[in-house]
Amino acid sequence: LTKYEGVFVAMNSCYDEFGEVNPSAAKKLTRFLLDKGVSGLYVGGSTGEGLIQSVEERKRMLEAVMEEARGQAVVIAHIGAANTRDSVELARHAERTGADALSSVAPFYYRVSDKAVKQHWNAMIDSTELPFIIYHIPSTTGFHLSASVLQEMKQNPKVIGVKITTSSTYELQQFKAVGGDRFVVFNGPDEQYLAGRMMGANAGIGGTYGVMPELFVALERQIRVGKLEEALSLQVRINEIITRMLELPIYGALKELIKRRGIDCGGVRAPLEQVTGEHERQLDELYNRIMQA
Ligand code: NGF
Repeated sequence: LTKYEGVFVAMNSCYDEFGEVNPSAAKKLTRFLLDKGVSGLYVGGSTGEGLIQSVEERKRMLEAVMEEARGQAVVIAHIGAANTRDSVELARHAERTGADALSSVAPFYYRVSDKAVKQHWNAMIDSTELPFIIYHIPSTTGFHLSASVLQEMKQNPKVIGVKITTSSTYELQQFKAVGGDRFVVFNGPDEQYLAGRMMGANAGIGGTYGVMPELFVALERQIRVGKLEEALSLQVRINEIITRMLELPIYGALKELIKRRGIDCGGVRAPLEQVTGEHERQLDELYNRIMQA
């Protein structure tokens, strides 16, 4: 499981001027990230807008990424959807396309029991031979993964890890204890990459990594060689950038910053909020901070 270590970018999707998936821009973005030395890519998650795309669009986006990344980086396909049938279709497609692993949020909108959540995930897991990573993000799904559900899910050897997007590093450490040494824990909030790694995360999956991959790759390197004071000072600089990003519509801001880094991935899909002319000055400042950090 050492392949699941380090910096995994929760990749943005790329659209053309008509708002359609743009495979050539997606390949460029993939190349840009791989050249920066990230360990892997997480496609179709929250940052990737997978949950507001059609099944066909999600497939096109993953196919474009795989064409560029195959054999060069670990690709995790997020296949979570509001209904199990779409997730199973996406799981089978991801396996055919060559993704390394699957991942999914819990069902959302409808409040369902633990039993229904397990059935939803198990249907995806049973539909392919790929390893599976649970995506725990209670703030958006409303489902709070308990240690006992994690323990049950983990009985299946295909369930190799969990990605935790909550601000509790205590919970992260508890999940690591449930999973054990061979279970991969991914830190979710980019603002606590260092803290998450210190509390047992093997890796991180994050959306802001994509606009400043060099900084997260450097942070990971410092952690690995035990330069923790330097790592903290870099995390603080990163957090100054993220704090300013969060004053803007975050997903729209990420797209604009990617554009400033040379790849036009278009805007975000409604209902996500675009950045507008009034944000121009803040975006310029953010870009400068990233490039100077
Ligand atoms: O987008 C969110 C919502 N969190 C992301 C990340 O955990 C989600 C995080 O990078 C993710 O990995 C995905 O896109 O599937 C934040 O954008 C970042 O920490 C800034 O707050 O919570």
